[in-house]
Amino acid sequence: MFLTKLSVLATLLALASAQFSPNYKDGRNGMVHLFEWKWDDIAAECENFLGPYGFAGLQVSPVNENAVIGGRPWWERYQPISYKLTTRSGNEQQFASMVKRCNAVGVRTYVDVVFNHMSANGNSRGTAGSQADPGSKSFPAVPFSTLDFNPTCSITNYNDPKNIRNCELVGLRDLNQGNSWVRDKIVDFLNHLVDLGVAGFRVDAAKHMWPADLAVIYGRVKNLNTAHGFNAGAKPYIFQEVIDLGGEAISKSEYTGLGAVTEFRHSDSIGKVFRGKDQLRYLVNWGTAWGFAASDRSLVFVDNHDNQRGHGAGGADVLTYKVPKQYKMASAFMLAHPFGTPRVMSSFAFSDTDQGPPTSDGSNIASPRFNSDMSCNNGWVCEHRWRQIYNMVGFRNAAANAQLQNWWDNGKNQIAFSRGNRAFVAFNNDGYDLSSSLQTGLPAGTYCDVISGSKSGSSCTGKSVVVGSDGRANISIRQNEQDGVLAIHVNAKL
Ligand code: QV4
Ligand code: CA
Repeated sequence: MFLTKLSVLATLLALASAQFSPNYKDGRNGMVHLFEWKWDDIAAECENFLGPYGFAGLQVSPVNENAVIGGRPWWERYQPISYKLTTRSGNEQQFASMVKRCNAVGVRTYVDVVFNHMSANGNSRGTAGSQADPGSKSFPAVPFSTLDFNPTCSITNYNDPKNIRNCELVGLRDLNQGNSWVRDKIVDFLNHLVDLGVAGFRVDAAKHMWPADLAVIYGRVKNLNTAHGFNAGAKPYIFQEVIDLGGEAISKSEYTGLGAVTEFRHSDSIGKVFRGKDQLRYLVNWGTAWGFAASDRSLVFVDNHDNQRGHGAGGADVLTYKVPKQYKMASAFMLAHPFGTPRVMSSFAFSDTDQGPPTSDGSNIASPRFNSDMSCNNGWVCEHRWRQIYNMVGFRNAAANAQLQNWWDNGKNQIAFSRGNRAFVAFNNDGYDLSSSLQTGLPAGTYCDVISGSKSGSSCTGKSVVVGSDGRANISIRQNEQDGVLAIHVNAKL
């Protein structure tokens, strides 16, 4: 009897904690945000690139109908008109097929869900052809009417949780998640996506919703669809957008009991470190000591679609694709370090912060095209196709659950560490060469550096590193090298 109770309790605990797991397939790790990509292009990307290179998941732009806004800025997708699954990225059938094809090659899908609000005043036609009148809070394609929204007021005071949660974020019509009709519509939307095989959600503007309402909504979402290979009883992974850089009226800790949070302090701190505003040696205690949420509650990133272009809070020190050497170093550190659930940003090139994705005709999104070195063109940056980044996803997979060991630093901006006896990485952000004999933790042999090149058959296309029987190797990163990182692992051993 006692044992039965215990096992029931254990099952309940396992279920309750399951929404903190990204539901990755065994042996895979690392998620990429394919910002503004089309569903057909993502399906092909899963089969041709993400699957083969070991990526575990991808975040998509919002999937539901949004307001069509003049000039087609990227941010029109954050102005919902209905929960019909038609956007510039494609329609429901295309989305469903994409999720299926990605799951088939081991890559999970996470949807950016926007349910704090509907479209702002003035935008009336949606990408699925629905009409709405945000001015009178009328969204007939859901349907929502004025009864489903909080009374109009503007968010003006970030010191007041009521103002932040019950008023309108830049005029976006603020849904009342305490209302049972609103809850039903949101739960139906999320459950529909679960049926289609998604593995979880990025909850947009979670800070602007009451945790108690979110608890009810998440609690009503179905378990993941076993027809797509998820374990019975698996819950969607939930990562909530709560910008908490410290000293705010709303703390991320109000949300970490419900799911993970987007850890903006990780983005801020890693930017400062690799911009040279903090020394690399301080990274020795990277993690909660830096004010981050617990590892399994932290979705970590170098930059996101907002802070790479100055939207949202913080941002001054954020690294982006525009600072490639430092960006690759920060990304390599994030992917090498065991802390958190890392997400790689994959951008389109921009000069104007409102500018939407590349198009063929000012409206239809253009597909990425690929160069012979696998990098993208046609307006797409595709950081995830940069060798220094995708090979670090391979490094993370090779490191698996191995602990961080063999930390070394020069007292300034040269550091190195191993992941058990599986992988080893070194960084040089000083204005002089790194050249030292270091303990790699690895078995003796010759390894290919996966930053300057890759392993190709029985040779390395970049640098190679010889590890002796004592685990030591001569590690060299010259100050003027193209990359300030060197990384080796057991799957890149000759
Ligand atoms: C304008 C005026 C307002 C006025 C309003 C009246 O600026 O003062 O009240 O008109 O109608 C766009 C425009 C913005 C415009 C608004 C409404 O940029 O100027 O307001 O539309 O028409 C994205 C963009 C926003 C964009 C929004 C909706 O970043 O610029 O607003 O989409 O299209 C905080 C939040 C955090 C948020 C972050 C940006 O705590 O939750 O700001 N981040 C998420 C998303 C983000 C998205 C939203 C939330 C909203 O990551 O991409 O905002 O869904 O930190
Ligand atoms: Ca709100």
